[in-house]
Amino acid sequence: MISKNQTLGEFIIENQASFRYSSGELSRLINSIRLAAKVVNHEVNKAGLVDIIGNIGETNIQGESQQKLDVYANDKFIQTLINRNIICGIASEEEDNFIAINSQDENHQNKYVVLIDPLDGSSNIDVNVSVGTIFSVYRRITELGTPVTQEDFLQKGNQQVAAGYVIYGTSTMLVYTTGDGVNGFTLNPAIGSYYLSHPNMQFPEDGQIYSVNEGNYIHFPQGVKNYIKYCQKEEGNRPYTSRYIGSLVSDFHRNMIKGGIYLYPGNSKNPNGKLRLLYECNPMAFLAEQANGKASDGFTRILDIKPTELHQRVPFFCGSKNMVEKAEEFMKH
Ligand code: P6P
Repeated sequence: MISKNQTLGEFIIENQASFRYSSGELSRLINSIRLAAKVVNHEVNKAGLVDIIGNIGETNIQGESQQKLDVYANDKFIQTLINRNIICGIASEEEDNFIAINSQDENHQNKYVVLIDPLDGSSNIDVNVSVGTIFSVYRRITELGTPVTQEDFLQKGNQQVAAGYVIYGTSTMLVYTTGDGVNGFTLNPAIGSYYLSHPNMQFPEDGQIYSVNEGNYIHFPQGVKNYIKYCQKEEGNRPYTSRYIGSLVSDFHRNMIKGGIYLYPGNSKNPNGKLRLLYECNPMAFLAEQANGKASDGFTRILDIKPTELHQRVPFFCGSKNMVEKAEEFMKH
């Protein structure tokens, strides 16, 4: 049962029974993400005031310079998830390898693993553009009572039991699914509570916004070039509008509300593109499909791709169903 403006806590309790694994652990997991998001939000919102902007002089496994807030958000989410003793393992975009949780889960009885991009779009922090946290939850597939292995983190996206994002924008929102639709909660910072502001979010089947970094145009596959020219052609309800924030969570969120497509194609420099299958594409694809949208690598459904390594990248086409299918048509020729 969904009633607008109920708090996130009320929503979780009321809908726990509808979740087929409803043992309460997943609810506690979502609650711990809710808490960590509030803490990170507090720091993100004052980033300009204190010395937590700017690189710490290190780079992560992606070869990207780590901003202090990246590291802060990573540490805060990992610490919160471990302390609540709910999960048996974590993999983070900011960490070279997965973390098997032995300290709190010494008997390895917890059954969920979490994959997280703690602060996506962090290069936008020092120019005050919105950023986000992306998370994904799976049930472990290795034997209870044993430490998690890499196999638990390399599951297909269609095995996710929950996924969502926090967007630290003009307002802070938590948007997530447990496989029964997508709901958006807005944080009231004055009292630290999230309220159901966007029940049952759905991608319009069509849209007029395309989001792609056209600076890479000359390196795109011909199918992507042809699709972009299609978007720009004066015909019917086109030309579309080009909107690209450079923060996946923000572009995805706007496109889900207004209708649109986000593309991060492979190119001649990086055949698999830039986005990470485990930490960005799988959770956003689960959300997209739960919101009547679509997500593929231009040919194959994202959620059906079998991961082979923790930090692998895939091309990403995601958004309004009819727009993604039109882009896929161009990719076939
Ligand atoms: P580019 C941020 O680093 C990110 O992973 C996404 O959030 C964003 O959409 C994309 O990369 C931006 O990449 O190459 O266009 O700057």
